[in-house]
Amino acid sequence: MTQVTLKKGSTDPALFALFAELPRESVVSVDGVVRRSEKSQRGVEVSPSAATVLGRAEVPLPLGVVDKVGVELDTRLNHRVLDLRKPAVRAIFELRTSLLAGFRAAFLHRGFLEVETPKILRQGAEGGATLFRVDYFDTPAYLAQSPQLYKQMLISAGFERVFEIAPAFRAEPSDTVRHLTEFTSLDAEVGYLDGPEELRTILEELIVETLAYVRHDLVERRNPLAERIPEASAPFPRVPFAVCEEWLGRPGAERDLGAEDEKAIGARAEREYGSAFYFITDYPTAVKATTFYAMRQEANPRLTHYSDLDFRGLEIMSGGLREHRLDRLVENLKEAGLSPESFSAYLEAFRYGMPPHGGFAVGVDRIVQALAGLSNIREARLFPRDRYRLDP
Ligand code: AMO
Repeated sequence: MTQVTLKKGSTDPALFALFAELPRESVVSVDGVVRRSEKSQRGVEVSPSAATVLGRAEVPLPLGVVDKVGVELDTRLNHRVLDLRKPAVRAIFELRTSLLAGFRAAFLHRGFLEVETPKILRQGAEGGATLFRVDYFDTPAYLAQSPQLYKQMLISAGFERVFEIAPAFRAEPSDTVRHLTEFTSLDAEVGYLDGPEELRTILEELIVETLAYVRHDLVERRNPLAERIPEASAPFPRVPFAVCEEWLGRPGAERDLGAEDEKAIGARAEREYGSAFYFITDYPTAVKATTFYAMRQEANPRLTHYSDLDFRGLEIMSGGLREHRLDRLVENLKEAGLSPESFSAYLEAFRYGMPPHGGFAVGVDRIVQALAGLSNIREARLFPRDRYRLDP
């Protein structure tokens, strides 16, 4: 966007009349003289000698682009194309671009292969309640909730280190500020892990490197969100789930954490460790009951080798070591009430040599939400999908 300056007296009166009646947000091509200008945002302005209207905007606009009045998020999302024209909204998507570029570069440095796994599946991995069913010719199929099964299968294929940035679909019936029905999942899987610490170290180093890239890139783009990107340094604090429960005043309850619990833990972690990022480690098996692929701790099977990574009270990642021993995996499936027969393709990958491995998934929209300081995750996506929104 460049500023065009018209001056009564010096600008051609016909041009003056054209601009005077042209509705806001129309698109015009302008010929003229470009001058330095301290007053304009770009540092230049154009004194026009000719102009052609390329796209005339209708009046009235359903949503003001330059007005400073507050508008409900729903109205903004209904007219998202106009909303996205606002510099402050565009800034979020520059941050998003830079975050994805930063992550991709950090994975590639570490020898990860980028993969794309199918999104139309016969089986889900994250529990039946949030599966979207589709008609796949004459058989039912489901939209992928996660690339979980495939990223693990690729470890058995000898790929060793893989990552994927792709949509994940969850039939989330709840209407919250941190859930979408379509979100971008950044998944990674690593073979031959020595233990859960090795995985956490990979993740925290990836995040530190990515955030440094994002900050630098946003400064270059003169994006005001640059100041919001925290200086993260590894290692991030590790807080066992059991300690979080003590903080919450319900020791040993083994109940999953709700949004309010996560906020309280975030505030406490910031006070105790001065860190915006922290791992919540050693998730109880009871809390991860549906996560059949999570490895349980040998010394204490009530606990898994699973962690979440939170940022200021918002869960942004979940992951850990996987069960790579076929017999135990089959046991876990049965315990979760699932039939091993329907997971035969997945299980086959464990039959012919599967090394110990682990991985994680980062919610890209959640990180963008947290970094940009957005109260609602919907603002982190161009055209969000939720329980009630299929348009635009
Ligand atoms: P999980 O189900 O915890 O783990 O999802 C991983 C991360 O994805 C984000 N996320 C969401 N973001 C927006 N809307 C949603 N409805 C939504 N659901 C999840 C969160 C979350 O931390 N297969 C495992 C990962 C693994 O073990 O590798 C999984 O999908 O940021």
